[in-house]
Amino acid sequence: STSGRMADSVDLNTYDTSQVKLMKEECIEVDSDDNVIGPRSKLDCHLLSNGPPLHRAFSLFLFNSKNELLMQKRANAKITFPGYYTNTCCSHPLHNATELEEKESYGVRHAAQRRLKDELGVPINQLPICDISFITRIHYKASCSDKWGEHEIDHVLFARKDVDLNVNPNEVSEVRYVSKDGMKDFTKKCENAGVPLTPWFKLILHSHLFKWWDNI
Ligand code: DMA
Ligand code: MN
Repeated sequence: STSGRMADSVDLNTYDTSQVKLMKEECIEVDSDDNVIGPRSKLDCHLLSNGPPLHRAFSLFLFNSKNELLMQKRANAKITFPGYYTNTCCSHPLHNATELEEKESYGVRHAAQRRLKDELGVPINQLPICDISFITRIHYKASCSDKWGEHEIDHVLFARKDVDLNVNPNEVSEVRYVSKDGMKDFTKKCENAGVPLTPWFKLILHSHLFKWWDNI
């Protein structure tokens, strides 16, 4: 089978067991216009040897009432982009009826709420789906090693809410709020410390983030 062939190219036993289990998730393969092609495993979607196939993702930017952006450092257990600093929460809507729903971007907004709970422990009722806004979509491709990478249509989502955090250490090793004026300094400090930023965050940071930040 396709997944069998792909699994041969990488030894999953060398990775964190919780993260390996998540590689069975059914992501949504899409064409370059974001039309659904069908389900595709998270493993298939992130192996460079496999393309990787274009799939649907979201990037949530959560601000507090002081308009500071919540940033997270990805846990070392992550299989893709371990130890990278990035925006609040990123993941994939799953291939099920709820998260495939495209009306009012309901599916990706639901996925963001789900993963904000899983990664950062934010109670579902503290970020209702109606408080999450769709901004735009970005198509990008990037690798993080000779084996793993991303190829996504990334749905950018914004929310502004003060929330309680209970960080899941298997997903996230550090969090911090960064102000608009403090972002340049923050990225410089990361660079000096040898902590990379994810390519999708850099893309958004260097294109529209500050303009959007002025208009939260
Ligand atoms: C995938 O994020 C989505 C983007 C925009 C890169 P991820 O690797 O954090 O997904 P997950 O948290 O599901 O592993
Ligand atoms: Mn992905």
